[in-house]
Amino acid sequence: MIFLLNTSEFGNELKKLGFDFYSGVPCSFLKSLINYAINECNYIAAANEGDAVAIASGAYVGGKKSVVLMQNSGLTNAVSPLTSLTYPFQIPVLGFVSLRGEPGLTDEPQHELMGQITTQLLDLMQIKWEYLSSDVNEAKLQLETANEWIEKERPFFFVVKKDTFDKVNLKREERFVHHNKKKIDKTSSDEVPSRMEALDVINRCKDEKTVQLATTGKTGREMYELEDCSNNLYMVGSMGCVSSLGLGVALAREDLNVVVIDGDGSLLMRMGSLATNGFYHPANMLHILLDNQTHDSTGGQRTVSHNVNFVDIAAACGYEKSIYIHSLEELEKEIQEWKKTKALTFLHLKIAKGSKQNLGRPKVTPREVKTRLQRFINEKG
Ligand SMILES: Cc1ncc(C[n+]2csc(CCOP(=O)(O)OP(=O)(O)O)c2C)c(N)n1
Repeated sequence: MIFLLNTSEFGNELKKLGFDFYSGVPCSFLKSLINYAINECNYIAAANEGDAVAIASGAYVGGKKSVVLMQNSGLTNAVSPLTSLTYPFQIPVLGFVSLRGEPGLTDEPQHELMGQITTQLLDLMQIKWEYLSSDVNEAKLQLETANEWIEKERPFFFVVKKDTFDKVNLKREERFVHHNKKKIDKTSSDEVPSRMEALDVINRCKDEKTVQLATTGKTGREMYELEDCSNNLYMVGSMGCVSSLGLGVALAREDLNVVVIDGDGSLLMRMGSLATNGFYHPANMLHILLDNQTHDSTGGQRTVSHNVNFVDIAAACGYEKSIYIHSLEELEKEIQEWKKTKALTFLHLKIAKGSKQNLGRPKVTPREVKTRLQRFINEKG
């Protein structure tokens, strides 16, 4: 006879410890815990597991204790943020990863290798983990241990074998509404300012409730050089994750003005995040794309953004407003407009390639950046 873990009792225990924000991508082994999270907590359905880690990280920075759920095949999708976001910034997420392809059990061929290396991969990433017990009392003790790691700002993962959770059905039906109300396409020639000029406009528009998240590479470095302040986060790694991080912060703290500054290479890398952002459509998030049509930070190699109509895509993904920006003046006008009227907004600005000579790098460590941003956010609470 198989004894299954009482999912609701376990989920309530998680909730008692403060874990009530979830993000993930489904796996049948985790179905019941996901259903519990959808029924009883806040569950954000990510487009991929890496985005889920970034969303959960944002929620953590915004003051939530957060959980990520994924199949082990998706752990590979999450390697970039688990090694270059949660590790350097010391963002503790609690993870549940299924063990498809468990050695000794019959499973599909695509899970065979991952089943053998899941725990080794966690070890390699220096993530503390345990197999989740299906005995509820043992599992509760395990949760206490996990919570101690989280409190020490270290991630902790449970590896979940087949037939661990008992059945939970979905209670709530999601409502599907398309939110795009305004789309403005390119209508005239572009001013094509430098990235620094664009960042300067963005930075001058900030107020006491603004959090600024800058994408990987020179965007963050220029932002730092422009003005290093506690409401900024320079996303040194985890390329493509900046708007997912922003989504997490924006959902966790609806009173903040969350400004996400993206690059075309970064956005293309994880474009599925636009769909997630549009679906959850936090009104307090502004997503600005500075598009130089290159991977400028790594030597100016062309990206494939030339044919891409980002304004159309963001609108189609459900951003309430999606606007092509031709000049710095328009940029400032639309930022002010967003602050006044609040609605998930996407702004696409073409910028010039290149940056200033001898551009520095943040001297403040990622962990310090995170800690002071958390303090900034807490003080606004
Ligand atoms: C997953 C991953 N792949 C590659 C890199 C190397 N990298 C850092 S910044 C960057 C270019 C980013 O391009 P874009 O977002 O267009 O910004 P830009 O450099 O043009 O400002 C690359 C390829 C990385 N940090 N992470």
